[in-house]
Amino acid sequence: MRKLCRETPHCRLFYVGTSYEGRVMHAVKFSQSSSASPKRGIWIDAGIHAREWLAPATAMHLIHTFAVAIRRNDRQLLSMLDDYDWYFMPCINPDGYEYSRNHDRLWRKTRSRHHGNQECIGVDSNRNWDFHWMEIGASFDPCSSIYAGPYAFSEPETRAVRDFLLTYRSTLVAYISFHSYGQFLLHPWGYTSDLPEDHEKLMFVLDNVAAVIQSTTGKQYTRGSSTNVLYEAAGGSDDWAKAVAGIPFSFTFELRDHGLHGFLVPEDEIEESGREISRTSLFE
Ligand code: ING
Ligand code: ZN
Repeated sequence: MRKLCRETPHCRLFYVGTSYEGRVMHAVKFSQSSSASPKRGIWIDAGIHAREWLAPATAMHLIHTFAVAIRRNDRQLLSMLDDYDWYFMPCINPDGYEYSRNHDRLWRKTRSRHHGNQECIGVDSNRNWDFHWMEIGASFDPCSSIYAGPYAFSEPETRAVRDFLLTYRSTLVAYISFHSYGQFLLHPWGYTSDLPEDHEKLMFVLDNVAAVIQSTTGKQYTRGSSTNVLYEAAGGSDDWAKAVAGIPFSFTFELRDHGLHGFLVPEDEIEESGREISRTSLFE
């Protein structure tokens, strides 16, 4: 990311925070300075769950797509920079990701220790956000893969992203978190089956995203609220982004596939996943 940004106009590398095990966490921002008042911002993160490798890969592909288009002076992309600032953070759980790569492929959580030397390690970062925390679809058991943590925002990684989002909340209009797998485009709420009052607007956006994906690679993505499409789960990042940070268009995208490979989606699908999500055809 550092190299790509150095070689690309309108790109900046941001320090967001440091993980439990001391890894430095970065985001990139694509923006075109202008005399106009601060622009509306779009935030995209990935990798909150360690084993969902396709998510960081797809986010990196999207960053790459932006960089290549900017270097080519692509008019469509530059007009996207006229309208919005774009923030990408492709790995918001670096300790878990590293652990998944080297020790346990299906690791989901962070790698923090909250209970002394007890063997159960880590918190589900997508149960750790402070909105209806621990109310439903989350566990008190440190050994569970959906352990919500000893308290909300117990994880340095969720705190770092929280603080970044709070700093930019007045400009941010969209929060998108990439997960895998299942091919779902989800909007809040995760903590209740009730729908947000603006759910028709959210569904309008998601229906359009699904149509673009389908016209790009033919893949079908199911739309709806996380509770109604998947299951109830409180403490997720998208619920918090909408309810607390006040970011109106808040989504979770569950990328490929439908379960054939599941978390182990093969490398040769990264390109296609990136293409359907960024709709590379836009830039051709
Ligand atoms: N799915 C999400 C999870 O954290 C989700 C589903 C999204 C729940 C948004 C709550 C809010 O369980 C995966 N695959 O992680
Ligand atoms: Zn996930």
